[in-house]
Amino acid sequence: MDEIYSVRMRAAEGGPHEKGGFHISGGETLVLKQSLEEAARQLLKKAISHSRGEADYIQLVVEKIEVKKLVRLTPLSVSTDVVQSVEEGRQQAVIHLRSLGVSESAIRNGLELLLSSTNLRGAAVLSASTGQRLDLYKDRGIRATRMGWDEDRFIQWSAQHPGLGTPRIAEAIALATKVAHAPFMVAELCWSDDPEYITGYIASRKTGYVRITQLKEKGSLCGGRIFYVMDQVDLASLQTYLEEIPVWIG
Ligand code: WAQ
Ligand code: MG
Repeated sequence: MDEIYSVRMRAAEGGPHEKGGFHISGGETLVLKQSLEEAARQLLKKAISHSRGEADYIQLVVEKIEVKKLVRLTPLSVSTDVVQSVEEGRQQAVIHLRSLGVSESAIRNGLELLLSSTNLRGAAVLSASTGQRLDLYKDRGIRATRMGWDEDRFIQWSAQHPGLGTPRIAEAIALATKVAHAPFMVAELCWSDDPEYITGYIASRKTGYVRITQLKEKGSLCGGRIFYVMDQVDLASLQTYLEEIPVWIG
């Protein structure tokens, strides 16, 4: 295989995140060398034309990946729950999470966390049984990085999934596929922190990637990701997997 690079971006307004800046946007991908410039351009574009505000701090990091360390995963299967209201959407999310064994208090804590977070740039890790937050990163959360689609496979996949071939959905499926394969992962719950985007999802290896067409009110800045894990999880290994193991989706 050709040379592969990880490209990641984070953008904030009012200075860098770690100096109190407001999170605008982030993004990450893995690409072949031939697509590196284009990927960096796309991420920069995402940072400077964003509905959450005007970034004045943008960090773009490019790193070469060791191809022999690549893990190949097939994308989670996709389904869509079409709902008529945010209440119905959240109820659907509850039903799916319950079926995966996430406890009532963990479900409630996850929903409350996403509802009250307007400045979370990664994911909060929650115990699927107690609902307790396990990571200590507050607003930073844990960011899954180093995952990306095989470009040819994505073109094929988009043709088979009409209407789902957008960059936002592509990124979310790559992320959810990597996350779902983490050891001791039970489920992921997500909706965007972008005010205009109200479709979210729950994902797991069992259910696949289940889109829910309304999980928040239009105009709201709340959103984020919850990774529900079993209590046997070793947080340090989970973090290493999520941040460092390169995953090629195809
Ligand atoms: N790792 C962990 N958490 C992340 C990451 C990451 N790489 N990227 C984003 N997050 C968290 C962070 O808290 C963001 O604020 C939040 O997720 C939302 O990110 O129609 O657009 O990029 O199928 O705004 C899902 C539905 C869209 C797509 C999700 O998220 C569909 C979306 P956003
Ligand atoms: Mg966002």
